[in-house]
Amino acid sequence: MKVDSITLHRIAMPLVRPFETSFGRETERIVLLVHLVTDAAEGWGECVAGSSPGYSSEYVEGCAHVIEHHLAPLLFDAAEVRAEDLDRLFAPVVGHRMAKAALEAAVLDAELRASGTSFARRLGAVRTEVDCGVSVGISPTIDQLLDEVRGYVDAGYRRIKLKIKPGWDLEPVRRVRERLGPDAALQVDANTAYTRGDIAHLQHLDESNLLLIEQPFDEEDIASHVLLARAIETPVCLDESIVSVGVTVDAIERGATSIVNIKPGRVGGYLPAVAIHDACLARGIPVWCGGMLETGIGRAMNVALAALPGFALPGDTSASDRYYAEDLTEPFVLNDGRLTVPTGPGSGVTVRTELVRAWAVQPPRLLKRQ
Ligand code: NPG
Repeated sequence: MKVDSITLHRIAMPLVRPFETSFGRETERIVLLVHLVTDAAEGWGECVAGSSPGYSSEYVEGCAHVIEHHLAPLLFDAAEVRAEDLDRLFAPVVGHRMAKAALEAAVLDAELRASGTSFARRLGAVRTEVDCGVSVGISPTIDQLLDEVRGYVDAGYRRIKLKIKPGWDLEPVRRVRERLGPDAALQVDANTAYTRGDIAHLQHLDESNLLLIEQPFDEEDIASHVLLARAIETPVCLDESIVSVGVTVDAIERGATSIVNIKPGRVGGYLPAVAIHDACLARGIPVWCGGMLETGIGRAMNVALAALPGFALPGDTSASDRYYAEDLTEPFVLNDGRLTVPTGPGSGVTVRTELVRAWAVQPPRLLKRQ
């Protein structure tokens, strides 16, 4: 396959309710989309970077820049582009995994549409539907949190994840556990908001009988996660730290993580995500699919990934209406707490290009092979 052009679209999608984490509050999602035209088929990819570098060092404008000036030229110069070669093709560019992942998704989408194969089949899915969890942001009050959680439970979500930060942790978690009852699947996500001095405090989370605690410490601080894992009954799960197979295996072997959150955007794409899945499966470490408020494009691909055998826990693969009144593709709708894995060629969903135009925050940027 030869890549003829890449168009970068920046769109703004209003969120149905603000989403607050320990690193900030979003009321709309600015999304960078990649539309690839090749001699075989077209493909779409979505970049999960946020509008500012709060979750990771990557952000929308940085990704657009690195795609335009560093990654796109590598694609245009390649005699033959195949998704499985991208790791090597992009190797001259260090890091920038979210930018690489957006292009990888578009290349995979085009390649699979050309061959009539679904993402699920290509990645190795073994299920036709996946169990869904939901991530609940930090609320202004505990009562509002309880109301929001009740809405998701009523909608059928099979697992609740609460965002926590210092000052918003033991009490809201305890109250939600009390409301949900002892058997409901409940976990927490700290998005790096704590330090190792908080270990004694975090030990009290054991009283709420959680599935896991996600990424309490800095992404580069594997050692503090090891200390916490030794001090707490609740399983420790890494998210931000997990950027490659090497880091994942290291973190597992050191005892820093006993469950792994896999986000394709954070690890450089769907094929690297499958490699991390395989490494975890071989070591008996369960994984689950994280979410980054994806539109239907990324959601379709994530649902396919979450259907692989090692994805033993419900992911942050929520229905479209968890975030968006209207999605960029046909919406993903929860059915008994599950989403159906798309089976059509490529992502299996169709991008509503009229919405891409209507929601644009900048004119599209067209890059062409010289
Ligand atoms: O359901 O898509 C979703 C979002 C799940 O909580 C979620 N994502 O830290 O995992 C996270 C968090 C996040 C969202 C991080 C957006 C960065 C950006």
